[in-house]
Amino acid sequence: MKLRLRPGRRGPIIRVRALSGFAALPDKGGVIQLQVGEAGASYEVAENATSSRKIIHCDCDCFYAAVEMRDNPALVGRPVAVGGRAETRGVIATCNYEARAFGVHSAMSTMRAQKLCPQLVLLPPDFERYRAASRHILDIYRDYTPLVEPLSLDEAYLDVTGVERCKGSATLMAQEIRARIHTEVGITASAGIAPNKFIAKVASDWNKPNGQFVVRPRDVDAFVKALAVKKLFGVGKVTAAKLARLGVDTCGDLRSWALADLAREFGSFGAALYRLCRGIDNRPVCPDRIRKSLSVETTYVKDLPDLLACHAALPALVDEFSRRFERARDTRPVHKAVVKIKFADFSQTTVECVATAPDAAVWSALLDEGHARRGLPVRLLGVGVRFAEAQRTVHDSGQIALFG
Ligand code: TTP
Ligand code: MG
Ligand code: MG
Repeated sequence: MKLRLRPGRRGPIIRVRALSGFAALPDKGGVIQLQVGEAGASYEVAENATSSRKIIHCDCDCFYAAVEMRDNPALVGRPVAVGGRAETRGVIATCNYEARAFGVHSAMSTMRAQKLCPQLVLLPPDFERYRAASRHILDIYRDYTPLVEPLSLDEAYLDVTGVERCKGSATLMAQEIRARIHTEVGITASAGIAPNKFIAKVASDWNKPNGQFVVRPRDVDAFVKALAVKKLFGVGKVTAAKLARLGVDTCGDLRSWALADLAREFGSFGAALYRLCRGIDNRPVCPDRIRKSLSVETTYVKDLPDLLACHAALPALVDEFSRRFERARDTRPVHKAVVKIKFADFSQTTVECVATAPDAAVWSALLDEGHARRGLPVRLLGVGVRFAEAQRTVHDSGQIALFG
């Protein structure tokens, strides 16, 4: 049996007429469960409409390369990439759209990029200038709303619900913001405008570069239905390949899967897939997110068969972690070390212990402990740390510290 309740025009409120033997149990993911008392069976009803928020996702075009072209106009019109040199086995961080026409892209080895495009202008990254541009862009966003959630140096979500500028039109706000980034910072950005974060992020890619795309609430259903599943947040190459094997290419295909079947195939990610393919995403925009942890993880193309293979994979993860840890330059003390393991059957476990610094030996011991819990081949490994809670400041404790 399949039940679908359509929300009224005014919003996502679903009214369930009280019938004896039925109970409506809303859950925080936007899925309403109807429980049938006597039979004890339960049916899920998707809440079709997302909330009536207005979200803008803004993402700069070929960000590092754009800053380089701004600062050296002689580069404009030539294929330009930012990245490490081929001799040091470097990779491309990004490249401008002229270089993309040759097939060059982010994460490609520089050696390959130079084969594809021999006239490529290769520049080393200069993070200080990228950070300065990023700060300036964030100031522009905050001129419109305090609800700005940066995702990286070049992109952010803005919640402009109820903002009265531009006659309250998120579309016009996005246009104005992009024009200001162009004149004040000297680079271009693209934007997606939609009722939730997930759709806004997908939409910002639709008219790149230097464009924007609006998905109105009434168009969400059709937009998501036609969307390739590989565009869903969290669906990487491995999951996309698995879905393709199961005959699922679009979100429309995925909708015929019951929640229980998705949970069986994809573990805890199944519930997220169930909601995302229906365009449901109730995550709020969180300004000033304080990083509570830092971790890196890898999903392996072929499962790691045993503990020995997991230990052999550990140094690469530790290296990658060290690079990110340096870059993040977090000043808070480390509180815990964590290892995450996802087994071949998609079951997942995390093991942690108190630690004051990232330490390969500690992660190695945690790996032993976590692996022993299932002893299956491993599809994903992750290592990370949790940071100690920030010290309470005079401001938020209301007290003056007595000792230094
Ligand atoms: P992106 O926004 O993913 O890419 P982009 O801005 O270069 O290009 P697009 O027009 O498609 O948005 O990433 C932002 C910056 O992050 C990018 O300029 C360089 C850096 N980056 C890397 O260093 N490595 C990577 O693999 C990716 C994807 C990005
Ligand atoms: Mg970008
Ligand atoms: Mg980006």
